[in-house]
Amino acid sequence: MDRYKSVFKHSDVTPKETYINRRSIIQGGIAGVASMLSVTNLSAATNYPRSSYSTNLIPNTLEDISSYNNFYEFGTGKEDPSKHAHVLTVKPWSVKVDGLVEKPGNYNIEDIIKMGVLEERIYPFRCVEGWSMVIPWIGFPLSDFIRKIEPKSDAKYVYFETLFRPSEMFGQKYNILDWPYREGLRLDEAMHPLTLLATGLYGDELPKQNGAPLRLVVPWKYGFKSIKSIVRISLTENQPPTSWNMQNPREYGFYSNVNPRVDHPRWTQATERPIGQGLFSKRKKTLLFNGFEREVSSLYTGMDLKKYY
Ligand SMILES: Nc1nc2c(c(=O)[nH]1)N[C@H]1C(S)=C(S)[C@@H](COP(=O)(O)O)O[C@H]1N2
Ligand SMILES: [Mo]
Repeated sequence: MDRYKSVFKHSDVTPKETYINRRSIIQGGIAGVASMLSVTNLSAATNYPRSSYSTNLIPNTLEDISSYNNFYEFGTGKEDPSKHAHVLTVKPWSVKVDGLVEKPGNYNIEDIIKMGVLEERIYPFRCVEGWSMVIPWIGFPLSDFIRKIEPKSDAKYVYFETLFRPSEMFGQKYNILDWPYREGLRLDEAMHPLTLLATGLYGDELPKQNGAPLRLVVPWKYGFKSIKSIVRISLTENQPPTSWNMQNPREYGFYSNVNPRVDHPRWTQATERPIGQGLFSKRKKTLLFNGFEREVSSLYTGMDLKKYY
């Protein structure tokens, strides 16, 4: 599938201006101008080199990406996070690193951002509920971070936690999930060059509703693996507990690789509904590993993907 593997030259990097123009053309009028202003008000927008791991799909608008979200800490409705996440304090921010590493400690976000070279990665994003988007992330490979904290030889998994702060995250006052939100990857999945620690999108900081200031992006897995607003990263020997698997193990497995042949009990995974193409947009076929089969299938050689869903 060459769809997701076009190699870009440095000169192909789409300037920020183009994004803004495209968005304001789509939205038009006052709304377009308003969102242009809100973008320019964030910290100085920069152009990042576009990674060769980017797809050549056209990204969704910033409007779509930042107003149709799952972030249950801020409510379960798709528009709740965009309404409520602004109260989250993201400065100062630090990540506790512990478990099977040589360099445990509390790392400031400013230091974490220097552990890799920020670049743009345009990735398709597939939620297990059946919708999809294309998102121009800013970030660097998680592997850069993991090498810096020096895993011990018995480390086999990476475990992540989201902030637990019910005073700002009102959703944490309800027992929808066993808070904090938890996720995990096998170490080889975490070290895969496609796995991203994202710090931004569309050339700017992450909107809070998208998981500021630091989130995971695992483009061949369902969206819920891409944990937001991370405050803890641990290396473990045993497979760590993960929020959705704890909540409903029959519906959500540990692996959660995008797989059109293995349906969720309530939603087909064979097709998906691209967000932002109108109410009557056609569903499209979902690809194995969300289109990254060539890049990641060797991680699962010999595994029954129906059993390890
Ligand atoms: N902490 C936290 N991370 C989370 C979630 C959440 O509710 N809380 N939702 C997940 C789900 S189900 C999806 S589809 C994606 C949505 O990411 P987006 O809103 O940036 O598109 O975030 C994932 N990460
Ligand atoms: Mo999701």
